[in-house]
Amino acid sequence: MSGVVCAPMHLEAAALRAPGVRVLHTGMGPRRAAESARRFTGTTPVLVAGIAGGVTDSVRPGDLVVATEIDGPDGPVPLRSAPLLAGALRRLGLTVHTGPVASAESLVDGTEREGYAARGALAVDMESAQFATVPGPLAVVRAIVDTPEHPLWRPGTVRRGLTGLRSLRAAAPALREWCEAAGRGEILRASPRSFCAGVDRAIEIVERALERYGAPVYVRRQIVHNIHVVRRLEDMGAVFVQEVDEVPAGATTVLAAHGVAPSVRQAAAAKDLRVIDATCPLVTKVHNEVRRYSSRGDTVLLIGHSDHEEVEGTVGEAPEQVVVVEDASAARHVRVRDPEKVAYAMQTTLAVDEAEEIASVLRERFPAMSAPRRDDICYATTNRQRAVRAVADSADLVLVVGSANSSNSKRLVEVARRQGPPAHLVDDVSEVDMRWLAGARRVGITAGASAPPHLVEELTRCLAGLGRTTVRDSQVADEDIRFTLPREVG
Ligand code: 0K2
Ligand code: SF4
Repeated sequence: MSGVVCAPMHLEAAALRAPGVRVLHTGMGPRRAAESARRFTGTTPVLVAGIAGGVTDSVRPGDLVVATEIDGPDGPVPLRSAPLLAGALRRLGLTVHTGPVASAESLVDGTEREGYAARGALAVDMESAQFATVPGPLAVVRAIVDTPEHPLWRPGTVRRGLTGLRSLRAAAPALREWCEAAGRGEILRASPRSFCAGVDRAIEIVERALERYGAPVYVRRQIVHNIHVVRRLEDMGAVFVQEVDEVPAGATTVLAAHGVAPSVRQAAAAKDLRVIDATCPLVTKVHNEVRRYSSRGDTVLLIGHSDHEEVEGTVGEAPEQVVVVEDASAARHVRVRDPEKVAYAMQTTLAVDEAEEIASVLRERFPAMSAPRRDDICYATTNRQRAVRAVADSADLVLVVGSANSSNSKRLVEVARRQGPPAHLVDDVSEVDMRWLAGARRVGITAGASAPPHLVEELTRCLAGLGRTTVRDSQVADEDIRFTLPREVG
C-alpha cells in the first residue's frame, strides 16, 4: 500500500506534487491537522511534509529536518524510519538534519524558540503532533524557513520561504520512495550473524592493548574489514597503517585478524616493535597447513582470492610453492611441478558451495592431492551462509550489513542471491536505498562476521518504522566458540 504525503498549506502541497506522489492538502494549524489525521484509520503510511521554523542556528533556511521524534499525546513519539528517509534525501544532495520536531499551537518566533531548543528540538511546526497516533507508518520532513538568526516578518522572510519550498520540491523523489517503501510486512533475521569469535578476539586485543600500553597503538591494516569497527577504535586511539615501516621503532603494533606473511613479522622484529598478533587462530591453522605441505615439497593450491589480505599472508608462507586458484576454470588449467606432490588449502571466508566445486575439480585432476584434515572455511563463515540461505528462501529482499572489502559479507550477498531474492550489501542503514523495499513484504537481514550487532538492531528499528513490525529470528546453529587472548593482553 502506497503512502500519502500530507501537506498543511496549498503552497507546500503544490511544491510536493510530482509524478507518483499522492499529496493531501490537510490545512494549516493543529485543528485542521487533527481533522485530517482522523481520516487515517487503517495502516496507510503517512508522511507529513511542509515548511517550519528552526529553533537553533544549527539549522539554516532551506535545510531539511527529518523528525526522529514528534510530540504525542503522552510524550515524545519516535519516528523510526527517519535514518532511511534522511539517507535518501542526502543522496539527492540536500542538506539534512535528523532530530526532534516539536509542535506548537501557533507560529513560534523570538525568544519562544529557546524553550523548544532547550527541549532538544531542531524545528517547530503546528501540525505533526496531531498525526502522532495514526495507526500506520509515519514520517515527518520539514524545510526550514526561519531561524533564531533569521526570524519571521523580516525583509528576507519571503525569499527564505521560497527557498524552503524549493527544498521541498527537491525532496519529492525521496518522499515518493518512502511512500512506496512503507507498508506492513516482516523482518526475517538470519542467525548466527554478525561478530564471530575471531573478530571478537581481534577487537578485544586492540581495546586491551590501548588500556594496557596506552594510545597510540598501531594496527597493521584494518583489524577487521569493517569501517564502523575501525572508526570506533581510531576514536579510542588506535592508528591504522598499511605496513609496519610506518610505525615508529619500538611502538606497540597489532597485526590484523586476517594474518600476515612471515616477512611482515621479520620487518616488525627488525624495528623492535612490540607485536601483538590478532590473527584468528583458524587463519593460523591454514598457515600451519601450508607450512607443513610446502616443507615436504608439495605444491599448495590455495583456493581463494589473490587480492585478499588473508591470501596474501598465507601465500607468504611459501611464495615459491603456493599457487592461488580463484575459480573452477583456474582449477581446470592450473599446472603443478609434480602431480603426485600436491596439496590444497582454502581462504577461510569463501562461499562453501563454490569452494567445494573448485576443490572437486582439483581432486579429479590430482587424485593424490592432500587435503586439510578439517575444512578451512571456518565455522562462522559456514554458519552465516547456512543462515542467510534459510532466510533468503522466503524473503523478497535480503540486506547484508557489512563493508565492501569484507569477503565473508560479500559471499553472504551472493549466497542469498543464488536463492532467488535480490540482496544488497550495506555498511549501515544510511546506505539502504528505499527503492529496494518497494513491494518487499518480507525483508531478510543478516550481517557479516566483521559487522557490529548494533547495526543490525538499528536496521531492524528503521524497517519496523516503515511497517515491517513482525521480527522473526531464524536460527540454524548455536555458536559458543571463544578464543583465548595472546599473553601480551591476557
Ligand atoms: O571476510 P574477510 O576475510 O574479508 O574479513 P572480515 O570482514 O574482516 O571478517 C572477519 C574475518 C577475518 C578473518 O578470517
Ligand atoms: Fe576466524 Fe572465521 Fe571469524 Fe575469520 S570469519 S575471524 S576465520 S572465525
